[in-house]
Amino acid sequence: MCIFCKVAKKEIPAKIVLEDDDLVAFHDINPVAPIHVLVIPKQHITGIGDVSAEHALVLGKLLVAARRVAEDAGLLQSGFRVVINHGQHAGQTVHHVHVHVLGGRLLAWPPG
Ligand code: DGP
Repeated sequence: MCIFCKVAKKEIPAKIVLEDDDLVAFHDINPVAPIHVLVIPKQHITGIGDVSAEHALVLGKLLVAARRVAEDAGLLQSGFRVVINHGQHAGQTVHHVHVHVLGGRLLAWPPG
């Protein structure tokens, strides 16, 4: 079972900030910003490059949850970034789709 499926099933600990029937949001183990939360579907989906129309509802829920995470962290006014990495060139290391919610500092653009 993949590591984020284990987080979703509470088989490994995580600092969960939001959860419902479809998704879990938790603090990244290796934060790159003062706020760095991951939002994952409970359903195993390998990556954003592997989705189709059947995933539209859950993907929408991930983005709405990302906004909620940002609001709860006090980031709506200062701003935040939502990132989904897919594949080697994007640096995807966990092959279970996840939305990074990043904020709490000025974020450079373009990303490195
Ligand atoms: P990505 O490069 O987009 O695949 O990002 C994967 C992120 O997942 C990375 O920032 C570190 C984080 N991560 C990996 N394993 C764990 C874990 O077991 N727990 C938590 N909380 N985060 C993890």
